[in-house]
Amino acid sequence: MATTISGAAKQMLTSVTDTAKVADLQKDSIDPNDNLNKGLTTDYGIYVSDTDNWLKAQDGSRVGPSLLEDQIAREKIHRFDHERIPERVVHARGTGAHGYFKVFDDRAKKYTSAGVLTDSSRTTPTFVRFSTVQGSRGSADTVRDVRGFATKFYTQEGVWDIVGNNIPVFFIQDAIKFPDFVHAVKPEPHNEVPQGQSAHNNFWDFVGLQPESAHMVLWAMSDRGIPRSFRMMQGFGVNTYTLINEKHEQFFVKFHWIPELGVHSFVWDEALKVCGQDPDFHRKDLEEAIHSGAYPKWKFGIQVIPEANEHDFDFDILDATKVWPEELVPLEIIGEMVLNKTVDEFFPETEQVAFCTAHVVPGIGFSDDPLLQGRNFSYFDTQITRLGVNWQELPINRPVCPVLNHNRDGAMRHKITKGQVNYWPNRLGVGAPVPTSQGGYADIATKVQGIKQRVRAPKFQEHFSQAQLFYNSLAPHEKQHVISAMSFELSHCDDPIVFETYTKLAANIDFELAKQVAINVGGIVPDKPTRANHGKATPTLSQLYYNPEKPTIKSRRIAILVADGFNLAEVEALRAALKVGMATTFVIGPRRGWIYPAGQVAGKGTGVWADHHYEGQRSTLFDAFVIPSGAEHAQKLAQNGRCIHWVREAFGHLKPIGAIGEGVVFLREAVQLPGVSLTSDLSSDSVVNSYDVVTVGKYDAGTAAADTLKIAQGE
Ligand code: HDD
Repeated sequence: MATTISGAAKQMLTSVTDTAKVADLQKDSIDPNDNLNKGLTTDYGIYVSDTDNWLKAQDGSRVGPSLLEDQIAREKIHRFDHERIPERVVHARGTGAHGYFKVFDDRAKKYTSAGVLTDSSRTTPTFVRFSTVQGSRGSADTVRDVRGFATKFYTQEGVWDIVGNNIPVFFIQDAIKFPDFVHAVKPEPHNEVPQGQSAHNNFWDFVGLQPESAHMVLWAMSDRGIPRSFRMMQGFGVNTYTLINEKHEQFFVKFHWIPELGVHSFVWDEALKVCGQDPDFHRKDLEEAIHSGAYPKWKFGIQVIPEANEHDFDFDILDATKVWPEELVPLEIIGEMVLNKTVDEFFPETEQVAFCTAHVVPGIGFSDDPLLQGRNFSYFDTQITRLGVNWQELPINRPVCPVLNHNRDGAMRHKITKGQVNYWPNRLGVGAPVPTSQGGYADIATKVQGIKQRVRAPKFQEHFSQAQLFYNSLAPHEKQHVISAMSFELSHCDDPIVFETYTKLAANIDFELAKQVAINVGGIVPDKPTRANHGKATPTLSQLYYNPEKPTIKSRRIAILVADGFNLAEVEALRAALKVGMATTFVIGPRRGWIYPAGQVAGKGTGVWADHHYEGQRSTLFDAFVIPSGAEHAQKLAQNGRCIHWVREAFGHLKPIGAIGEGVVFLREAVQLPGVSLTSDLSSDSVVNSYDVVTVGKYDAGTAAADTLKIAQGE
């Protein structure tokens, strides 16, 4: 029975705006600040007069047993006892934020009818959860790992989820292997070790026996595996989806996120140390940026292959271990996403958000990518364990458009659907299917035929040419980082069969790589390549390709290192200049509190307030730093071993270092940094490299500040 969406429902659909989502969430959120009832209540709404003492029997000075009758105490304890839900079976550690998505124009109309991708008048609310894969919910942020990049679009036609990663390919081709992959990478079954690491026998044993993972392993061992920030990494849908236009023509598509700030990483020594110094580094970095107004932004791109061209490539476009090189399939930038609101409460939003690759809206569909096909089953299934069958009614998961169907009941059901029918067809026409012409989801009629068997397509059998393409495309220092990372990882594998197998497999990718790693870890040193390297490279696979033309210090963490007796005018000017650049500036001193400039007696007047002392926040937590002038201050720094190490560590982590006047003397004499040259002209090329110590002669603070800006921007 055909029916049309009622005028009211249509009105509802078009009236959904970007505030709908927040309003929807707010309906369920309580803000103690503006909540009329300031008093503490039980879950069933009665005011509580005393939450500090269990009800007891008192007889004079003798207080007897706590009474089971105390419904208030019992509620408080039993709620506490049941606070934890199962963490995600992978991607347990995550951080989320709200934002919005807009397309620039309707250029994607030729591919898709999806309003979210073609209607530039819309502002679609989004929620993104970034995550690591291997570690538990409480593990550290800056481990070496793939990063999840899952985006929920609350569109007028329903929820659309792109459940992606910061790496464009994956370890396996067929979803059936995912439990094996996860078991291999997660802590080992006999001792629950390691946490937040892939450096162990089982992971490398598995990938050494699964050549299809070779390409992805290289990406994970590259600098992509230790991102400086969620805000400075790409995102990829990875799988091959389809786009369907108004004429019901179908196109294959891959989705991309490109960060405005460029793609930046830690160096390994830094990532290791930040794990211990600030396990929540990425989580705080995202919050700090949003709260400071430096909203992270990504361009949204699509790569599209018409159905007729599916077999035009030497790889199978449905194989998730392969990229679509941009010179073969151009990337079309069609929109952008901004994250501009942190969550109000972690558990109901970030912990309970649930993504599904099967959540697509009209105009977007699925290819026969075997990894995607399996994912489409798994995400629905796994949410039931974590959240129960009505997880899509939780505020964070709820669509912002009308929902009406005959799914009913199940634990924790929120929705109340009036009327006498909960089935279709029915005499009242309630909940009738919506024809595709009226916005109902169109399943594209596709011919399916063949022999039923467990098999992979012929082109799925090739595993090294794109691994070589990726490795060849890296800059020399990026290649060195892959060798170091693989050497670190395999040195943590104590079973010779594991590292011998892997160093042999690596000889299919690159002879030098295999040789270096084998020597470092005691593997089998190859005397010749197992497979000739085709030598092809493509610039878009190196992360350097994404560094913005004009580097920015926006939201970068920049420290000013001082001791008593520093030059106050310089520090004031530096802070003003860095603020102009929207950097996040911190003063680091011998103590948290007032640090007194040259000419001021301690305790008299004000100097500058140090946010942390030298031990509290080390240079690993900053992107760059500056040392102002001041004879007494430089001398005090020189007498402090922690300061000397503070600076040396930053130098070793390739960070821009600025110094003025006596600050230069401190660097050259106390810290004895190589390459410290007195450069008055900052434009000279000797100061451009970020790992050169940038030193400046004595000149006025304003110029110093402006030049520091140039330093930090790597100009
Ligand atoms: Fe997955 C979570 C990304 C393969 C099954 N996956 C999960 C998350 C991300 C990804 C970002 C966290 C979502 C969140 O923040 O809540 N997964 C990927 C990517 C893959 C991939 C980019 C390869 C292209 N995943 C994959 C396969 C399967 C799963 C092949 C199963 C066959 N993934 C799951 C899951 C998870 C999950 C078990 C665990 C928690 C959850 O779903 O909500 O269903």
